[in-house]
Amino acid sequence: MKPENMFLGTAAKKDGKISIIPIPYEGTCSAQRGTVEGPDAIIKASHNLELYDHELDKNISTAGVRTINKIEPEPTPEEMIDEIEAAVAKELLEGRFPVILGGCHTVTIGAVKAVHKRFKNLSVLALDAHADLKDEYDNTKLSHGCVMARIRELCPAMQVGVRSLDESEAGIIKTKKYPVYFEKDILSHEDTAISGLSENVYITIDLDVFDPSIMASTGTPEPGGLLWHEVLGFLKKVCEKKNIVGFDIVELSPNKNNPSCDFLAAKLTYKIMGYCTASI
Ligand SMILES: [Mn+2]
Repeated sequence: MKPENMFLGTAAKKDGKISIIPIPYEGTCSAQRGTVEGPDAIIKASHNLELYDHELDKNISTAGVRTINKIEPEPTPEEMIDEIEAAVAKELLEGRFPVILGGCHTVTIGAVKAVHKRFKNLSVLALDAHADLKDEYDNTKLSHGCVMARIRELCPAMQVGVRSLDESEAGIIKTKKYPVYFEKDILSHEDTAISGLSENVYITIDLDVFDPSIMASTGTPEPGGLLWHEVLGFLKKVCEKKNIVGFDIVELSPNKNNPSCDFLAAKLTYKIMGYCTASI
């Protein structure tokens, strides 16, 4: 693979312990197309990252970051999810730490299936503006609007940053007492939220959890989101206290006129790798 197609470009390593898995899939995205371009945009933006991180006072890339071939779209979401599960399972089996770049949020279902089979005592931490708890959406149970409903069938999950949901989803959260921290609540409840997670944690970040003032390149932006330091501060604490087994960054829908969002997504990916390095 050419350096231009790899996360961190020439700083990527063939035998890295961290595996970037690009998944340009948007088969179930309803509102706006464009997430198919997400992984390439993040990879391209990553070539501009400084490898040294001043907060952590280290060069995060020395942990070893490699990029595997992108997972090409399959005709149905079911086949796509199977394909993703197999790819993530392969990386886990080979002792690598999976980092998935989406693509639409549906890709998370395949990744969680793989980590769930590999790790006991797993929970999923989801940062997302949307509840994604619909049982079915756009005539499929695998829509990005159903992601958390499907994940909760596999393992416990905690949702953070939610600020957009319908009455049925609000009802489900109340009756099932799901741990959901709305965007206005999370900052004053970080420690309670973290203590509610199990030992092993998979993190999924739908970029629309951020405020559209700093992250406008998503299919369904929602005002009132979290800011850069709020998200990073929370994630740093999570990574210090829990064993992170993998993560994904999804729903980037790049806008060529505003590449700053691509840079945010690339830096976020790199920062979380840095926070996780202790458990890798
Ligand atoms: Mn969302």
